[in-house]
Amino acid sequence: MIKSALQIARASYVPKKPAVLEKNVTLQEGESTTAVADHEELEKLFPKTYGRPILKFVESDKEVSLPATNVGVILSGGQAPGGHNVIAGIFDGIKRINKESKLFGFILGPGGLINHKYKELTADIIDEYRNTGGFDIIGSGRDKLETTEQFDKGLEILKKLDIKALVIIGGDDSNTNACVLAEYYKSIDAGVQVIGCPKTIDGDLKNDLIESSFGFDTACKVYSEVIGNIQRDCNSARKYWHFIKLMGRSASHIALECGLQTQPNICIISEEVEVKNQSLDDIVTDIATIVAKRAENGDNFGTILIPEGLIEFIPAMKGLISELNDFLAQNQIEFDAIRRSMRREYIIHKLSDENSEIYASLPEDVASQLTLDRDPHGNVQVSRIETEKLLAEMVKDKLDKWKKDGKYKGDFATINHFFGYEGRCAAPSNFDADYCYSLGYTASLLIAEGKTGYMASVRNTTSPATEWIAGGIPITMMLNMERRHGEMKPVIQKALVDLEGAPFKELAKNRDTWAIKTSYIYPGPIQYFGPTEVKDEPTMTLKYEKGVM
Ligand code: FBP
Repeated sequence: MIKSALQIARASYVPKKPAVLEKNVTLQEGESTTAVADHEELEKLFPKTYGRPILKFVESDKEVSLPATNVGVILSGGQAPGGHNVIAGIFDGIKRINKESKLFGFILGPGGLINHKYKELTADIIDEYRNTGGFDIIGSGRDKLETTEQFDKGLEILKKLDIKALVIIGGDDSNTNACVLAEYYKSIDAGVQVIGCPKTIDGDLKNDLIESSFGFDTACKVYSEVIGNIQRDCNSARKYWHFIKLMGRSASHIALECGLQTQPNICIISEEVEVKNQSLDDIVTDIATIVAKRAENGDNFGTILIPEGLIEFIPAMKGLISELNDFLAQNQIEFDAIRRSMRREYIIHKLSDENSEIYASLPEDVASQLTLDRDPHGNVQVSRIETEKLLAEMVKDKLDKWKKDGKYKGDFATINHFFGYEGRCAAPSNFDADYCYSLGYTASLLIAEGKTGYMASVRNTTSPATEWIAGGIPITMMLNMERRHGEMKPVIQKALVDLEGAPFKELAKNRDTWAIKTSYIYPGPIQYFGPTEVKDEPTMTLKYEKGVM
């Protein structure tokens, strides 16, 4: 494989990890736990794994020695920088405990387990991928592991390879599946432990004990670099408004973090739109008002950050999407059989009066994008909805009207962007390289301790890595019941942006100034070498949340 100079230099980077993981460890168990909501129902659904204690690794005199243990690993869902380091951490961890242990990777996500596609990950392979971005070591996929047939099919290959533990590296849905699988394998005495790892650039798999999902740090730094570059261009040419949509399927953490890092003129936060019960027209009016005010100062340029998931948070749109989800879950075959040009009319006639009216009012492309295939978890694929284009067009219409009424005199030219894929496979920042390696290493220790149904956790991450705390959090603790594909299902509760939280309050405190005055920050590219304050900084979100900003 031909490598860039940076790749060669990065290959020798030794990730930092909690000091305790350099030593012999033992587990300290906390109190038993309960789910975030719907306790009774969840206790019944997870009789074998519910309510387990929070775990923390502490130093011990005893050496951990275990028979050789084969472990399987799956990368599930969207790519996130650092996945290869999780795998390297698992590999080094299991080898430290017993050199004869083996690691098998299932190919292209959960589907690899079901279809028995795997490869042994040897030291040579692992070394090729240390500190690199991407999930290409084994590939990833979005197949949903949910039926007992799939679990049994997976068990066949796990038994054949003598795999005693499976690590599922994924987001909220994949870790929910890990939890269901752990419960099932325990209930049938399959002899296979299941451990989860918190992955997603979206940053929405977090709570008091899981401080962040990996990949969020690197992805936000990549997007902030590019937003900063655009802002510098924008402030140089002074002739465009840039509408920038940022990934984040549901929560607006990425937009918020990039907003804090770059200080754009407008940063929409979906969670706020929902709480304020704003309509599409309210959002458009807010943007147009700022455009008009800047124009009064001669500033016919600016930047707007738009979270990818926005459309689902506009209350009226949310109702429409929810009805569409349920309708398509039950009528997908009939819908697919309808000619493309007739689909819009078909949907208009099938929806309730209220939603039908909203659907009919949407521009053609957005209406059709809303009916595209759901992902295997039943979610609308919001990355395919061109909200940036929708908003830019609607703001233009409004400004044209205001111009006719003599309320606006500026020029309004727009450029649209969507940043998502540009950051998902970037070479992990030092934070992600260290965090991911530590998560993988911790997962190997949870396996050695015989744990199942746990998510590897590394906490205290705003302190130097040597002071990080490694342990495990029972996944059942993060569950609640939610409607999916028209049915109530146990799922990990998504962490949305907390409007009472310090990161959002910081944005809210400054945004009126940023809107009118040009206060851009240009963060520049991720640094892998150099002073600690440049190369090892965590996200501003994490620092505000932990009160160290
Ligand atoms: P995960 O939650 O699986 O980590 O994926 C997150 C994400 O990057 C979202 O931000 C985005 O909406 C989605 O994946 C796009 O996925 P795909 O490329 O599979 O369409």
